[in-house]
Amino acid sequence: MINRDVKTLDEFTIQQLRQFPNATGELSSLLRDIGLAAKRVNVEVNKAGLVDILGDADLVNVQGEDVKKLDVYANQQFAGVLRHGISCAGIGSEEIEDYIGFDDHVSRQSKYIVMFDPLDGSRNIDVNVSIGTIFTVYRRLSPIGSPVSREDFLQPGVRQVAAGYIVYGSSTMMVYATHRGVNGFTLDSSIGEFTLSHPDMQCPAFGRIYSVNHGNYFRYAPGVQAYINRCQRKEAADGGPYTQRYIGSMVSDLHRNLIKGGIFMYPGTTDMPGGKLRLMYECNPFAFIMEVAGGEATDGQQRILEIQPQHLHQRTPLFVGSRGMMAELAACLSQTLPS
Ligand code: P6P
Repeated sequence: MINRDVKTLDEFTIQQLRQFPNATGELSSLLRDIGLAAKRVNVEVNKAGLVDILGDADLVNVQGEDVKKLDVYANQQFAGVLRHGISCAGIGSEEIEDYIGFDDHVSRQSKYIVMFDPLDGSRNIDVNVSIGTIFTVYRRLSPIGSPVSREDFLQPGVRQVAAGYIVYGSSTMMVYATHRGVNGFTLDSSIGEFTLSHPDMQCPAFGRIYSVNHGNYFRYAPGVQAYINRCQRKEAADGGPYTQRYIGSMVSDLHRNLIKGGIFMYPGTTDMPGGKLRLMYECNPFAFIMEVAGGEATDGQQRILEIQPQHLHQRTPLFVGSRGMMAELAACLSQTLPS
């Protein structure tokens, strides 16, 4: 018996579209474009090590970081499908210094802009640890038909229309959120399609996993140290011990915590008080996804989604995950909970 219950990403987005008769189909088309670029990147990620696509591209990006050849390839793929699609007026990328407005007539008629980190965790590529792509979609503020403007790319995270990630791991998954929910699609290589495998994803209110780079412990604020100490000394809400899991690839760490429950922290440190992770294309997308899934995300003081951006590549401290664990963290940060 052939199982026709499996729904592809295209079928799912079209089904969502049918529920909104006034929808133009642009967002569905945009998500399908992103899925196409993800499939192309996945082929190269899976071949990495067999062909000359590993290693450094002998470039330094706007972040001052060594660029890997796969970083360049992934950036080209996502920028390319968005430029040649019909649903995106412009992009911002971790790999590109400033935003880019697509200046052809069709793109200018699009109502969306997209920002992305084409290949996050790329230092893990050469050692075969899972990596990911992170993306976010906003309605442009500038008039349809005109060139995009800087303000289009500096909107607070609450204005996101959709956000998601691709994790190139033991299987390749695309997970995205709209205000209607979070849904996960696993790439079925036999048909070359992302197929719905994790419908309506919810982040458990508590979990046993805390994710943080312990190497920075003595550079964290006392409240952060107090929460880490608490995880080491006390039992989790279900009575079991906490466990520390940190892959060094936020897409993988956050994907696991979304499914199992947990908290991910990239706090500010004495040498980098603003944190390391980027607000627009790393923290805002995951904050949106986690809040839609029932979790929370803050910079230690305010909702990530309410931060008013000042520039495209600005950093922020990030605390994100299960609602109950975020409440315990907040109490430690305000030093009202014993460590
Ligand atoms: P650290 C990868 O470089 C990344 O941007 C995130 O994916 C990851 O969570 C973090 O940095 C790891 O940073 O300083 O702990 O190695």
